[in-house]
Amino acid sequence: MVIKISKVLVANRGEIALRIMRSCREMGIKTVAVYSEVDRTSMHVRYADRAYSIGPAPSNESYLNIEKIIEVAKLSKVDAIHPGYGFLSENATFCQRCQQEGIIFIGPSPEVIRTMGDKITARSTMLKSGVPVVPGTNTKLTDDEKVVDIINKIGLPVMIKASAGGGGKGMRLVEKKSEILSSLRGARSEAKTAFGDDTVYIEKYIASPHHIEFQILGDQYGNVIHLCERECSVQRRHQKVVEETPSPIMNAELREKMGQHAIAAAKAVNYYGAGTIEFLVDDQLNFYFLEMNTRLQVEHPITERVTGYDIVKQQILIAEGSPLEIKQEQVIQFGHAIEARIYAEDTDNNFMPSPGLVTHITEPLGLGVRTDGYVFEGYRIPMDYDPMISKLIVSAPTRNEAIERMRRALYEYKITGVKTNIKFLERIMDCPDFKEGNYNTHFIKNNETFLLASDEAKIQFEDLAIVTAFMDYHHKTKKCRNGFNQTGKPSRWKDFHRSQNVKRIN
Ligand code: MV4
Repeated sequence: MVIKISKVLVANRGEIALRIMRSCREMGIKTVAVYSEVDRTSMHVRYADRAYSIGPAPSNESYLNIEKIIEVAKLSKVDAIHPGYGFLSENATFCQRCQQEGIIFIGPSPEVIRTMGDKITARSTMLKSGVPVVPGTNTKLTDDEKVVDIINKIGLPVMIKASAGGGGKGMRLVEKKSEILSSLRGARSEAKTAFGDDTVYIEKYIASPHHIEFQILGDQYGNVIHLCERECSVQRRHQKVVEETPSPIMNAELREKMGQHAIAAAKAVNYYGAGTIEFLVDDQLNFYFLEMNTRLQVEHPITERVTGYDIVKQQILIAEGSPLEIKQEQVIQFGHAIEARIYAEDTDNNFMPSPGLVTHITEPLGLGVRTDGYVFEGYRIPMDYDPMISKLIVSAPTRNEAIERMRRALYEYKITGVKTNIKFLERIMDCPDFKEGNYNTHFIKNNETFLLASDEAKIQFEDLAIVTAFMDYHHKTKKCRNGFNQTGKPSRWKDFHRSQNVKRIN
């Protein structure tokens, strides 16, 4: 049965809230925003048809507040809730609660979220359905002495991972026999603190893997397709920085094989919605199931660029109960797409978050460029959430041209008031290993010297630099927003020139 969704509550903030609302608008679906106190003037609030305050800045009291969000959903009479990524997107309890209240959760079933959230269950489910998993353990391990025996059998090095973890949290690499017990205890206590569950499992360590994930779409009638892969090996401390598709190491045969396994993985759990199957791929091109993400991912736009499909729209259609309209044979990749994540962070100071007032922002435009952001001039990036400012997505017919386009777009990107990683991203694009497509998950670590080299500060866009300095001055002196002071008058250039001793421009 198909139920038309006519109003959606977006239980998220920032760029992804905006991204979801854009698809809703195109589909003629009304949008309801929720916001915390610090997000009152945020872009997603302005963009939505309606907006409701849900509590103070801390996520626990706002974007993670299930009761409050359900209350707003009922009050505003929405048909569905889109959770975005992070926050409640992989919370089975929230998903179930929506169902109980007769609200459509735009995502998979609570059972699947639960299965995939428990990494041991996910592994054993994949093993049973013939999807290759990293050699390791598939049951809950309680006796530490037995774990030592098992590790000795698997052979070092191994990874100890938290079953309730994922994305690198509560993970330990063990290389020496003497380290086994202390690493095991360390991993357990870290997992206990972070997830309230100290269950761990063991995997053989894959030395220099690629992180390659497949985007899948499944409907509520058992049809599953994949939209090819994304290469996500450019990461820093399990935080993705650059993603691209196709993967430089992919070939048609491997794509076909991995794609079929990704589909089998989804079918094994009767998956519906959009999801991602993550694989580790070693230098021999052996691949192993790692985790499944049961949500829309940050890096979904690169897949949209090369396949042409709107993944959020597909999520909504699936949630309405429509059968998948895309057939696997129709899916083609056109050209190459790269995403770079723009963070408000200080790359020269251990990548410390750098929240604060954005005094100027000019985003790149032009052929093959997309930005998914939410920040505007005069916006204060709060310190309470992820410091991602936007995602810059470029596409071009070939990988080399996509890299050139990314460099051009990064050159055009101007942000003042907060520190950003834009220069760092430019150096990634200039890095020989990246340009040659010769990189794995150790790329940033292996190229640290090159990537962190601080070149001479040079002012590009000289006139614009002066204008942005003016905006900076203006905001600092007048404590105002959006280019106007409290009296509504713009600051005077005359005063600015006197204070700055800069060349006058007309
Ligand atoms: C691994 C691995 C090597 N061998 N598992 C890190 C994040 C989490 N999703 C799994 N991770 C890894 N698991 C085995 N058996 C190496 C990593 C890993 C990694 C994976 C993907 C992207 C970046 C990474 C950086 C360091 C380690």
